[in-house]
Amino acid sequence: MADSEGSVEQKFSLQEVLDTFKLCLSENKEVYLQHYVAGWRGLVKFLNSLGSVFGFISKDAVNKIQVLVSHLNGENGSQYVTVQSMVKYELDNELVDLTKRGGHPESGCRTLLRLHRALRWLELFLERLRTSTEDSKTSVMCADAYNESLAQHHPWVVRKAAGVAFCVLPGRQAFLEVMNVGPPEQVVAMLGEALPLISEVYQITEELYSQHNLLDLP
Ligand code: 1PZ
Repeated sequence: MADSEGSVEQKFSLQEVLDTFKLCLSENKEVYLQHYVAGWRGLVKFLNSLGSVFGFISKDAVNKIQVLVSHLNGENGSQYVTVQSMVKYELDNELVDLTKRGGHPESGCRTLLRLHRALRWLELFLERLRTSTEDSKTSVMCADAYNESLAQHHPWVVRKAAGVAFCVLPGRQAFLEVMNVGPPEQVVAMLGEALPLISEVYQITEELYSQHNLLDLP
């Protein structure tokens, strides 16, 4: 398992993101916020490398990452080590707006929920990419994944803007190249390894939020 030992610093690669998601789960299946956020940082870096059309998307993601980081680095940072401890701490101390926006617009719980929903999009999109053929269109895969997940939480104007951005995504081959993994077969293999991980992090968070009735936080 000492596969990455001794490796030199490389430019951005999807591998890096996946490694971060691997670190997300603790032994007893809690989600470390620090690594979750780092995973998103990598994804944003990737998104930015696709062009400025995606700026409005990465800007929102960056804002949310920053909110979580400021919780992590804040005076109650020790309560934010895992998503589980964050949920407990914020609920116990009434730090979450549960039904309408109010005094806690930047709770960790509502902020992470937005990224959590986007992680579902990522899972659906990468699965489509993994099983796609040479003539598949990234814009279609991306839009299908979006409509099945995140779109349900977005107002019309955001859905419209997202639709425009999808149209200028690079084609499948170029897209696989930007991932910096190697030839297409290698990307596909890596996606096969990565998806169960992303999916597990998603499922654990989903169950936690569902147990505490947090899936519709305003
Ligand atoms: C590879 C192509 C990338 C496509 C990304 C698909 C997601 C499109 C999402 C477009 C929404 C961006 C505008 C911001 C919307 C916000 O209103 C919402 C809700 O937050 P609130 O207003 O309640 O505070 N934000 C989100 O839903 C979070 C979106 C994060 C998207 C991150 C995508 C990262 C992609 C990684 C690419 C590999």
